[in-house]
Amino acid sequence: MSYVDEVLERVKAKNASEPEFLQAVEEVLDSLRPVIDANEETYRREAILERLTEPDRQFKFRVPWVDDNGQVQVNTGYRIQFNNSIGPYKGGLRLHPSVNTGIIKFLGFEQIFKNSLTGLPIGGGKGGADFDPKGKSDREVMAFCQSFMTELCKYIGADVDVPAGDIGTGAREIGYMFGQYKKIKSVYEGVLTGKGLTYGGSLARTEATGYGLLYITEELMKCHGESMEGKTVVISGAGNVAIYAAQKAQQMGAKVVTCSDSTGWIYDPEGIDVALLKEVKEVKRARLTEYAAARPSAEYHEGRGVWSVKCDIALPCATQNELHLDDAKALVANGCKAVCEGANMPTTIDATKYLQENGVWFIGGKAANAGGVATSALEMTQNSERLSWTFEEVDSKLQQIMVNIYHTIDDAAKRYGQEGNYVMGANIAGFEKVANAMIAQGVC
Ligand code: NDP
Ligand code: 2IT
Repeated sequence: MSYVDEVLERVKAKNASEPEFLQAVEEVLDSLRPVIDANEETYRREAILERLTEPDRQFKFRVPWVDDNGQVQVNTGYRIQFNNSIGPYKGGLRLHPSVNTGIIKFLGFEQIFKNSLTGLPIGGGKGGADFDPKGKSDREVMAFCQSFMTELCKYIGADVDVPAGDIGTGAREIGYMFGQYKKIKSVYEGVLTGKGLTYGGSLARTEATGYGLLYITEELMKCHGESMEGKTVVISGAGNVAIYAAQKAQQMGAKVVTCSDSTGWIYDPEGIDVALLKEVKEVKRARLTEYAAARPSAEYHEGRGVWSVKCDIALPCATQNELHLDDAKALVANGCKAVCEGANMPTTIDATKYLQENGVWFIGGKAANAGGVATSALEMTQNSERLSWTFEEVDSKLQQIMVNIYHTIDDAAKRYGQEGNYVMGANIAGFEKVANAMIAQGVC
């Protein structure tokens, strides 16, 4: 049996109750076959794949907090430090009721390769809790965040592990967590990214994931003799990534006609009104029905459906496994040219294969959404030098990083005779740097 198959079997047997983690591992290991096969003896002797699929360490802890009725609530917190061969652990904190060990492990595993692709010195980690910020008062969110950080602060640090935002964790949550870290440790350091601008945050970090997604999408189009101008774009999600993806797509001359949240979706043939979407989601923290109520051109539909809308480009920006085989078929039938993932693992493996086999240019999340964590690394740099760069400076670095990522993954795919397979290119390029560093640093 090949080394890849051997490790895949072992990982499946060991993590049988973690389907998302298994999906992420299968996708990566499967596409690494050409590299592994070419160096099988070394990688097998070094147990590179076993070491890569086993986190350095995992923390799971109780998070007690008091709600507005005086009732004590208990959540489960997680931080998984996956791999620090090329830099301190780096990755977001997800606050969502669905969070469990398998979800944090899939996200932490993907973060290793994504962070490597940025070209910046950051390792892979992820964390979060099964806490639902929806419908909670600011005081309740603060109570949760303080309790969460009371435990988390034991394991993180500016040169150790630097968490950031993800689903359910935005500037408000990062602010409360930063305050608690500072209070307990008495250290003012860049231990979190995505901070507010008055206390060490970076300009353009809020926009970075969505903007970065469009910078790489634009480069993809350009390299195929196309542009964003006049293209119809469908986007899922209505959170941080989706909002700034829509904004940048429109700045590039495209028309974004959909967005969605966990209850329904919007079709707006005149183009999503980003200012209104920001007001509904960022300020009021309300449902998309409020967007539809304020916008005569918009239709609101319950459930899912954005992938059924005719488009040139599809950008899934909500959550994992939100674009299925049937959706991929609908996109292909409607003439969609490109799918680039703003979310982490939003496309199922069979849907990805279908899109690739039917000539759709597909860039996976490890490359396409790397602009967020890359800009987090730029925030760390600014914190280290105790300076703040202008918006334009950060944004132009982000743009350069995304263009570089496109060419890195394109070249890696070509090197292995798989031109246009950006999934394989991303996994290979991300892997090579980490594997080299691991081997150079010995068995640890
Ligand atoms: P937000 O919490 O800001 O927004 C998430 C959006 O997705 C919301 O509209 C939410 O709807 C929707 N959503 C979440 N879960 C589900 C679900 N189970 N079913 C349907 N819709 C859902 O998160 P982000 O925008 O930050 O993150 C979106 C994706 O991008 C995630 O996969 C995240 O891991 C990834 N990502 C984020 C980065 C960042 O910098 N923030 C960087 C790189 C990747 P509702 O409001 O109803 O819950
Ligand atoms: O998935 C991701 O890359 C993020 N949620 C951002 C991580 C970060 O450290 O900025």
